[in-house]
Amino acid sequence: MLSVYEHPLSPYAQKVKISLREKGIPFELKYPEGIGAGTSGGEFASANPRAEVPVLIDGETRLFDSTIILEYIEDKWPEPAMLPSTPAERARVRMIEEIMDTHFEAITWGLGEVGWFKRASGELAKTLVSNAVLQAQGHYPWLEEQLGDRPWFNGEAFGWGDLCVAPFVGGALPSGSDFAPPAGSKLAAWLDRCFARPSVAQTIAESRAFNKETADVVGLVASGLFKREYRDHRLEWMIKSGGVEVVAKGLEADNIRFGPEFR
Ligand SMILES: N[C@@H](CCC(=O)N[C@@H](CS)C(=O)NCC(=O)O)C(=O)O
Repeated sequence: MLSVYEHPLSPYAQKVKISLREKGIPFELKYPEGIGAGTSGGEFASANPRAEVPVLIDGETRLFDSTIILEYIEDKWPEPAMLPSTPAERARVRMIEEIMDTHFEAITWGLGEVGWFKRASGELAKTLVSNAVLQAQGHYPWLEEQLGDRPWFNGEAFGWGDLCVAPFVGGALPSGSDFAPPAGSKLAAWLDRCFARPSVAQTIAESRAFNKETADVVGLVASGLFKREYRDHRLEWMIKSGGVEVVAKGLEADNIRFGPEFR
């Protein structure tokens, strides 16, 4: 049986879960100890030098990175195909994936830093959240343009283009109605269609069932026991959205970290 190391809130892990569910491939979910805190070990950390979810274990094959895992799943279990059939269409949905993975994700991650990890309060929190609203709403016309008159981002059938958007837009919705795609838009109708699919519905339900209050993350962050990873687009987001002092304070308190060193 395949194992998927995940965190239910990780949109990257959600991409993989939706693909496996669409293809009807059974898998077991594993939750890596220390994920988010920077203290993971064992099979998970040895499979991924970055100690990030998702990780897929298929016998001797151990893979990290959602895109690489999706490619592997598509190669090994081609039916039903998640990728469109022509090179140009495949490239088109991969570009949508790239934007969601490296641009949109920073917004939902940043909202977590404010709302869940309480890195900012008062005016600073307001600035960060209002910038996040503008940024999310700024993506929606672009996404709507990508969708065009297609029923799915992927084309005539649900696929890669859709499972690479739904976790990210879906992940923004719990932060408030300001993050919803405009009412009556093609994007809003697409999201409803997506959420009606069992693969997406189950994956989103798992993320909503995750109780953020179980661990005292704010206390753990304050005591330096829980270090959030500011790798890549997330660091950029915090700085460009007005939170350079969040980064400075986190560095001073030693409760943020960057990608791990290879030693
Ligand atoms: N490019 C990677 C990104 C994976 C990633 O950033 N995962 C985050 C969760 S959303 C993670 O596991 N971070 C490790 C940590 O915060 O400790 C992918 O597509 O899988």
